[in-house]
Amino acid sequence: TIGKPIKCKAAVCWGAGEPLKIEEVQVSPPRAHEVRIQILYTGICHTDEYTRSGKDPEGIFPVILGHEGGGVVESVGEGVTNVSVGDHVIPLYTAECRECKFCKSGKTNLCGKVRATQGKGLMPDSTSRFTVNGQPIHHFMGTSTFSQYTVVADVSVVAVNTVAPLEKVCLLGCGITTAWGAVTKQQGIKGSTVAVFGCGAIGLGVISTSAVVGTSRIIAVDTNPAKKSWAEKFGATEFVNPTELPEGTKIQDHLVNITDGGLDFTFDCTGNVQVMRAALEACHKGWGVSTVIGVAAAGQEISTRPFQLVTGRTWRGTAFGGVKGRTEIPGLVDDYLSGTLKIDEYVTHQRSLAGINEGFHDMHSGECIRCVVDM
Ligand code: NAD
Ligand code: AHE
Ligand code: ZN
Repeated sequence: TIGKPIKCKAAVCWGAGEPLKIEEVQVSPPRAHEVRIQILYTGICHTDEYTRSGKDPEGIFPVILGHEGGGVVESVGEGVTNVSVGDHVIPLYTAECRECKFCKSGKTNLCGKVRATQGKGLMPDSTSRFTVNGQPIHHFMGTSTFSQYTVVADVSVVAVNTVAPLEKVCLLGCGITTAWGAVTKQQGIKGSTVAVFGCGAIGLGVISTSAVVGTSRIIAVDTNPAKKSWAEKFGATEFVNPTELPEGTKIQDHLVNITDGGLDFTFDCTGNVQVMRAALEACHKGWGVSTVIGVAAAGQEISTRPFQLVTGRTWRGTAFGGVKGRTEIPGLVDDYLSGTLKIDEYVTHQRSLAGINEGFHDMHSGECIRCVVDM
């Protein structure tokens, strides 16, 4: 049987820099290898704001943003075998097809199956499932969770334990999972020293996971003094505010000084290219590894003296923490249910769909770690 279009509410961004507007959207039924999901909750990630603001070179408008959602499968297209109607699911902006060169390599979580059309704001057949008054609206990151109903590729969704509250585990769709993976997949991190630049949800997740895997020193770095108590609550052993250092002292020089030559591992969780440089240069000569997690604006580039690399520091980066969502997220949900993975602690704000723009303002206030939107 062929499904019917659904009319529902969604937050549409009509152009770069514009606030979101609640519209009645028509959501077409899922085609072959597609899944239509009723989104019940979604987080707002800094990357949604990054694309809304116009800083994303891949940004396309009009668009339905959102990539940190949780919901229930409403219907499935032909050939879908991995999820069924009624399943509780998390949409995945990093797909996992298990068939492409990337998936089969065993070396990366990046999947090639739907990434090209996803980057164009379209489903894999190069069309959109969303219209407003007949006008097509783009998808975002293959997920578009700021809609009461969305359609995703079957390789871009995972079913999770129905016991888990979706208003919490929706956050596994991006921030917490990214941070968890960035740390746990880092060889040799146990027992080492770590510095984390930026104490938003991503940085706090890196701090928390570093504490859980057992590192000897976790230095949190943030320009917002209010983040000191947050960092300590998540397991940081020290906090440094770069703006409070003596004039002319660079944060990287200070960190190298207080750590007998630098950190074993550093993480950029800010998206600022100057901070990325500082994080690399705060690494120990000979072996320090710096991971870029933050997303930088169009036109921004990183730089350092090549001598930093010649003398044994490594600069790397990660998308979604290197996590393969279909394979690994069910286990993270179980970790949350058994109490070994924090999620509740990140939720500082809650909003309704009608109040989603306030959720974006919450983010700018510096007091918000994560805002969850009740759709
Ligand atoms: P956030 O805005 O909540 O946190 C950023 C933190 O950095 C804030 O606490 C801010 O005070 C601090 N900061 C800003 N400038 C600083 C500076 N010069 N030195 C030290 N600290 C500074 O953002 P978030 O949601 O935690 O996301 C962090 C970054 O990670 C964003 O760029 C986001 O787009 C990116 N991200 C990447 C991935 C990925 O897969 N690679 C996934 C999720 C988010
Ligand atoms: N489109 C941007 C880059 C955006 C970006 O780097 N996105 C991260 C996820 S951020 C989640 O909050 C990512 O996973 N990228 C890998 C991918 O395949 O998109 C640009 O610079 O063009
Ligand atoms: Zn995100």
